[in-house]
Amino acid sequence: MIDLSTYRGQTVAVMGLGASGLVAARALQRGGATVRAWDDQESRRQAAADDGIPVSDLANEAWDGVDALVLSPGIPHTYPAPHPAAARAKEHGCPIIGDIELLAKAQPAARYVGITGTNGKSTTTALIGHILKHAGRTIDVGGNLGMPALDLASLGKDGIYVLEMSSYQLELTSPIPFDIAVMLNITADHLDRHGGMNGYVAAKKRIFDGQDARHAAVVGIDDEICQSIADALRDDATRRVIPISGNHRVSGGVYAVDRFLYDDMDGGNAPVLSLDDASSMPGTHNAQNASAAYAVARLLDIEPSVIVAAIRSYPGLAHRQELAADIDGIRYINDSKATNAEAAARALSSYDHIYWIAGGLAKDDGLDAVTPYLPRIRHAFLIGEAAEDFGRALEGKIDTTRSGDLDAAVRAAHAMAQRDGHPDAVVLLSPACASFDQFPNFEERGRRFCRAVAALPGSARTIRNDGGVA
Ligand code: UMA
Repeated sequence: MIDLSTYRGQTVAVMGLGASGLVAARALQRGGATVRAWDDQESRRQAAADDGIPVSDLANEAWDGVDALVLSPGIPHTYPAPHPAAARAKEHGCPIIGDIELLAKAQPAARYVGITGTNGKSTTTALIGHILKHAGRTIDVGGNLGMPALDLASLGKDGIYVLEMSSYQLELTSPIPFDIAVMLNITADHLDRHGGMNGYVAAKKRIFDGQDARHAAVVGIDDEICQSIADALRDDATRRVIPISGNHRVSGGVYAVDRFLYDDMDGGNAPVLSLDDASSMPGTHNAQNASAAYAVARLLDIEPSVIVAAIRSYPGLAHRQELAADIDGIRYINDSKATNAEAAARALSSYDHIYWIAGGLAKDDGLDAVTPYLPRIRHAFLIGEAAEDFGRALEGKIDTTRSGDLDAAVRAAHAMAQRDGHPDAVVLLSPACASFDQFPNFEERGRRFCRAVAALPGSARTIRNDGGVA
């Protein structure tokens, strides 16, 4: 846990006692601050109180003498409407801050790599962490991915924090100058929270705030918004700008063509590696992620050969196109994190011969995003509440079976895939739906998939993520 003793003697309000807020409250209290904490959920307040954290209703009590409000990233302070605690803080001129800012103030000598973008930021963050660890650097990885910022280790001056930054966190954080700021891509997301697309883009661009000539920006140029951001940063000439692309050549940057990675950071278009040799990085979207991670590692003076070895050995993130098993030549892929059609489309675009397990609690975005990839699907096995709607939407386009639950879908997909015996076949759980109709969360859904796969007959060579077979 990060030492926050710089806040000793101050009074700090903490709104939200989920993963990030509870740790912030604990760290502030341990550092000697007087904490006043609140959560709108009774169970969260109780958990904090049981932990010795003073709980009081921030929306309805006096705010005099409060030095700062630490707001959890998921709680709005502007759009669609400020939470009452945030409104009270504003009335009293009390600064609203986030846990990332607390980390940066507490660890000023460390270096910071921040990664944002609409898609791919978790994979890129984890891959950068993996490469830096492989290269023997002192690092910790967290932020929006995994560990809350204040739960990370105290690294000091030789340390590098690799932080996935959501638009919520960026909006909350006054400029922390990232030594390397990565912007992967931007498409519409979280628009209600940012008052529309302009607000969302503005929040994302804050990752470059406060940078100077010692710093670098790594920017994906595969979408128009990010291309114009890269152009503006280059014109501004404040920091070094490294453009990256997952699908075309870029001068002075890192890019992939047909999933082969090239390094042109110092000119020369040096060939680096085929991503087909990195089994946890399937698809074109991962070519952009790998380009970004490679550029960051090079900026941190890591030898290309070390980076290549690390990309090859990257194990991938659980529940994101994770190889659960290879049974008699057929791959079983756990992509339970794909809770909407856009995310499922990324997985479907990565394989050519797919036995697709989809369904759960449908989102509003329908199935339009997967339409271009339907020719790759041999058969869809539909589960959960969405099965009927998905079945109707897919009628006449691909063959479907209403399988009911995940275990039945896995057994049916396995039987069909093994019978067909196509060498490129994958059984892919990429539900395009939330899990809550049948599971507590997407993680449990993914673990259930892996257990069901582990129970299948056949000579399994790889089983991971609680599958129980090595
Ligand atoms: N709460 C209130 N009142 C409200 C809204 C929420 O009291 O009006 C309380 C809830 O009861 C809950 C707490 O606030 O107890 C939740 O706070 P939070 O939503 O900020 O979530 P945390 O549990 O603190 O987790 C946050 C990130 N969540 C969000 O940004 C929504 C986690 O990212 C992150 O991993 C964690 O901090 C550690 O840093 C998750 C996420 O979904 C993965 N992120 C979004 C995304 O990736 O799209 C941005």
